[in-house]
Amino acid sequence: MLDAFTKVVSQADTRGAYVSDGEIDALKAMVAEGAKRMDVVNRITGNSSTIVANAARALFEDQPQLIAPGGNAYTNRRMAACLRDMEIILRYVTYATFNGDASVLNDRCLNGLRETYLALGVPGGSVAAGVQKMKEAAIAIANDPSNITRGDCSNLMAELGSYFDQAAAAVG
Ligand code: PEB
Repeated sequence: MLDAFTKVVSQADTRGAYVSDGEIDALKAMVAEGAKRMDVVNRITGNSSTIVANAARALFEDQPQLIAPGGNAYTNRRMAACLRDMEIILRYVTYATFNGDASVLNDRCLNGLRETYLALGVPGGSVAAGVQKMKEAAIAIANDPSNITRGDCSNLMAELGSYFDQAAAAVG
């Protein structure tokens, strides 16, 4: 698992070079904006149940066959597994956001997930649709300008969105 700092060191070491000025500047900017990053992680973590429940509800509204008899979220056991999977993916997205690096998400959550779903008969495209719904909900909550010092969070929101996109692409 890497974070934005260890990633830079690891890449520099591969090149056999010192950490470059450009890399230092990018990390300096990341540190300067660190409070925003912590706020984003905190807001998503604090609203995780809402994000998962609303995304699942919206997914089942769009794809009612999932909860109909024979569907992949039919029976309480499968419904519970589905909600748990969405919660796991959201949790890894918060880790990636905290680290400023997607490796924790890729290595510990997404690696092999497509094959797992194939083996289980869980429709990956539907999981991807659920992840996209969580993306919308998470960004709406993280980017809400109320009750917080206002600032430009566009880079951070693009980064957050990219972690959801990577999760969706890994299974869809
Ligand atoms: C991945 N998901 C399921 C299983 C595993 C995962 C390993 C099998 C074991 C079990 O049932 O617990 N586990 C999960 C994950 C990590 C991990 C992400 C990462 C570290 O360790 N069903 C739907 C929706 C979708 C869904 C499309 C969005 O209709 C998910 C939710 N996952 C789903 C379902 C099962 C499952 C298991 C229904 C149960 C499948 C079954 O047993 O028939």
